Amino acid sequence: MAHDWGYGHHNGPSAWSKSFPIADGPRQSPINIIPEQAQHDPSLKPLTLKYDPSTANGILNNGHSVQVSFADGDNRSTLTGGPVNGTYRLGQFHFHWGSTDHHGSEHTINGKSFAAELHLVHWNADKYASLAEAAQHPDGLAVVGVFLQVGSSNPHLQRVVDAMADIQNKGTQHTFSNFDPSTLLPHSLDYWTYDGSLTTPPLLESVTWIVLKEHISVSHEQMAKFRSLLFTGKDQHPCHMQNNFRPPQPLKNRKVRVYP
Ligand code: U7Z
Ligand code: ZN
Repeated sequence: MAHDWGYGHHNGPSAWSKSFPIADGPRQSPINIIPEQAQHDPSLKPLTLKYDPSTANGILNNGHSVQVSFADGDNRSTLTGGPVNGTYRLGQFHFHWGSTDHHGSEHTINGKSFAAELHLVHWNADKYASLAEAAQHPDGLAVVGVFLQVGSSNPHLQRVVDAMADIQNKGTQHTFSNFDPSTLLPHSLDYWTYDGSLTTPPLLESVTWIVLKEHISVSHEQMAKFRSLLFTGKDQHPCHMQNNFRPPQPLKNRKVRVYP
């Protein structure tokens, strides 16, 4: 790509392989999940997510998504259990969404899309020193994906939605403290899991994906505020941030497992 990657005609997912040849690799994400083909595995454990609200430290429009970041040091927001060994630390969460309420998720279930998808990004703190280092190793990251379905307003999302007014342009950020990401989780932590990749460049094949079966709600009005964000910086022609998702990639030689 002559210019930076994005989600447009010339720099979107179908162009990424020119700069990031791993885009055609063996364990790319997202995928379409076919529940009937997922394998029950008695070795899978329940997922344990323990989040410390005081570790939230900011909200950022990075030009690709809206991201809430967490202290990089020894934060006590962790993922254990599920399909992974050891302790993974929360680094950030962000979202992907569409241009209408009917599509926008990255993973799909039997070909069905949701309005948006939340990604809670954790990195293997037992083996690596940072998210950036962990992202380069096959056991580096564990990302929890949660589907957002349009329906009733979600009060737990409202602080994120309200903060969007302050970070409309690419490269803008705002303080965002004392936020508990566990409030964004559904009641059940039952999941599908498979070995995959970052869904954005550099598309590194370092993610154990944990996709929750139960979705959370978001209102039409809340989704409209996601779409009010801009891909563009203050000095650029405004372009609304929407359809910032990668479509499903080939499953290739992989199995999806299911818990329980
Ligand atoms: Cl950008 C980069 C290049 C080489 C090595 C490391 C990095 C790096 O710093 N990161 C990898 C991508 C950190 C920034 N990245 C992410 O935060 C990230 C995490 C998750 C996802 S997703 O698959 O959940 N959508 C995307 C990007
Ligand atoms: Zn993501």
